[in-house]
Amino acid sequence: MQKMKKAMLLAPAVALGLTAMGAAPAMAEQAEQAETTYSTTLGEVNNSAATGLAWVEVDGSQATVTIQTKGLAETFKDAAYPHVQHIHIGAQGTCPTMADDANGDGIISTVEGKPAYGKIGTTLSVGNAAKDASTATDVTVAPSGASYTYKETFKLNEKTQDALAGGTGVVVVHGLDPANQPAAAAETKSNLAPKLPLAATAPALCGSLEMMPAGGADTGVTQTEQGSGTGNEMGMMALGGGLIAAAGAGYVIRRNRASARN
Ligand SMILES: [Cu+2]
Repeated sequence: MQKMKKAMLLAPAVALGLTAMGAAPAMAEQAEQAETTYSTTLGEVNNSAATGLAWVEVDGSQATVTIQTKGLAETFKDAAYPHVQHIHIGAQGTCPTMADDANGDGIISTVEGKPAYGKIGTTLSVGNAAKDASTATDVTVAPSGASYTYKETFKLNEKTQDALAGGTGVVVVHGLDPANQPAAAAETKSNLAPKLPLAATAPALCGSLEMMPAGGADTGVTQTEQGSGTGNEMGMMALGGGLIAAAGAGYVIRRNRASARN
């Protein structure tokens, strides 16, 4: 049932994308006014024990991306640990599992994750830094620290817009604490940034972006479904609960690890 609903919502967006070149002005206007929100719960990759949430609100070509993280690697060389983060696109739209550890070193590298989440469509850099692949591994424009809230509004490139509409957008946050990883994480250099250890660029959090149920003013649903809340509100509540549960799980894992070391 939910799947059908999603398919029905996706259909117009895909149709608009395909006909954009020759779109009538009225259709183009409609597309610009339609605001679509994609969201995901970020799950740990490489036993990072981190948790997070991501939202991408798309309004025409503008996107506001919000990412909340907890429990990521905190420091790197006595400074706040930079976590490069991207919207990956154009593959299966999924997150990798240990089955994707092609060389069997115990770590899913960024490259090994590519068959699942695809190439970089957008770099979620801070401030006015470029949001394309040119800043993909630029740690100086990445958010940093164990837990952060990232929120930026910028022009979303067309390939990422298309990927979101087509269901292949995946948020990936990179950067592992080598202390939690097999030896190869610290001993091997990253194949993306050769000056950095493998752990610095390997994925730590991942989530497939899903279109949230349409609701609110655009559809008029609120007028006919008073009291039951809009789809967006319900979705946000579900996500909020998910974060609290996920964060709690993270703390338990870390506490267990700490006590295991004692
Ligand atoms: Cu990435």
